[in-house]
Amino acid sequence: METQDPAVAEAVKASGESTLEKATAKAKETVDQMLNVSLNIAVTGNTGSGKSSFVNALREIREDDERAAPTGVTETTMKVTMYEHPTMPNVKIWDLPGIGSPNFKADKYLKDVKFKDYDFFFILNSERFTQNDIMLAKEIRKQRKNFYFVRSKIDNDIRAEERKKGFDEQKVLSEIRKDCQKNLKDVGEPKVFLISSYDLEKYDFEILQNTLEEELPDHNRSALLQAWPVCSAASLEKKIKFFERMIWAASLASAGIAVVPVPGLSVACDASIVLLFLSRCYYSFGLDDRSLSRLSEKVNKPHLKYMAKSKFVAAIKEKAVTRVQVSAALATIATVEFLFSLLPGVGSAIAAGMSFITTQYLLREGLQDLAETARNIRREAGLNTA
Ligand SMILES: Nc1nc2c(ncn2[C@@H]2O[C@H](COP(=O)(O)OP(=O)(O)OP(=O)(O)O)[C@@H](O)[C@H]2O)c(=O)[nH]1
Ligand SMILES: [Mg+2]
Repeated sequence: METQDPAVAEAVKASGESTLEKATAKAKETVDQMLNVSLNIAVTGNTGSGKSSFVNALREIREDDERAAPTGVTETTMKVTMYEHPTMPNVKIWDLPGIGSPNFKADKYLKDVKFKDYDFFFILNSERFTQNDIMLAKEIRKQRKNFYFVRSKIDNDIRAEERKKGFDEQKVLSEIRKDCQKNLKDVGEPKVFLISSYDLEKYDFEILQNTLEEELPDHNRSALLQAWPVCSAASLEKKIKFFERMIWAASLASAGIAVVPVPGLSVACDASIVLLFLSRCYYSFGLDDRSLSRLSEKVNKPHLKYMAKSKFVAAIKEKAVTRVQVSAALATIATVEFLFSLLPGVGSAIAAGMSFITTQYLLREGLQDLAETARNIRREAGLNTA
């Protein structure tokens, strides 16, 4: 097929392929992977180390939410429990009981945990890491999986030290880090990430994200970028860039200019790609009601809840979908026509044709609108901005 349209030619170039047919096939594959990629994260560590709280933090779910992992001061996690990410069902976080808990003896534990099922492990401890943690790390390494040591409840340590004279937060953190690392000599002094599940904007949560991004394979990285909580201005910008990099693929895949059936792909409906793409941006940037009310409570600014008011946010809010399986039914042409009608200069008549250029325009404008809203909300919340 000849490509006269310079915008189409540009998208073909972005795909790295030589023809429109090949580029479209690659676009469909790329979008399918982006929407369906799965990620299995294991969270383990001693009893009471803060595993379940960390699972909730990663899912941005409050402890009083009915979907939350139960937390508490007595032993609460007795068996392996899976928690779905609230907006990306293919991202699963597994709450594993600690190796040292009386209910789980080490030898049995190592037999029961199917290491292969998980993409990587977080090993949590709220004190020094123990022999059990080290044994676990060695076992994980044997299975050629990555593990990350997380020293949890750092806010508690800081609060306790704050009362002392000459308190210096960086110094305290560096001492804790050194102490943990000294403890982990047997596994080669790996990095230890200091974290408070109650405040992901602080301490090492962002560094943990960066480290994971560097070390994970491409497909896991894509899931991580979408699912990881926004924990800083930089982490929001990274998400925005990620979606920007995907626009060529989403436009080519959804515009349907070269219909090349790709066997086995679950994303089939053009309209559903547009809606799913923008829904992903919406959830990933934290613009949904649940995220906004959490944020507004955290910074004690009730009006934040009502800030996500742009036309796109309002439109997506009504139509947002999280599951690929149900999207085809929900993403009717009418929905997408409605989204197109939000664009200046694009009537629903043009939308019905869904040319490549209008689809790309819709995705770009939609993404920019959602991104700008998310930046404004951070600014208004008094959080750091880019
Ligand atoms: N201050 C503070 N407290 C935390 C943090 N994480 C967990 N906690 C508290 O520590 C206690 C234990 O947390 P859980 O998340 O239930 O720990 P767990 O590892 O899942 O415990 P088990 O399931 O019993 O093994 C709870 O009272 C939590 O509220 C944190 O980052 N900061
Ligand atoms: Mg627990």
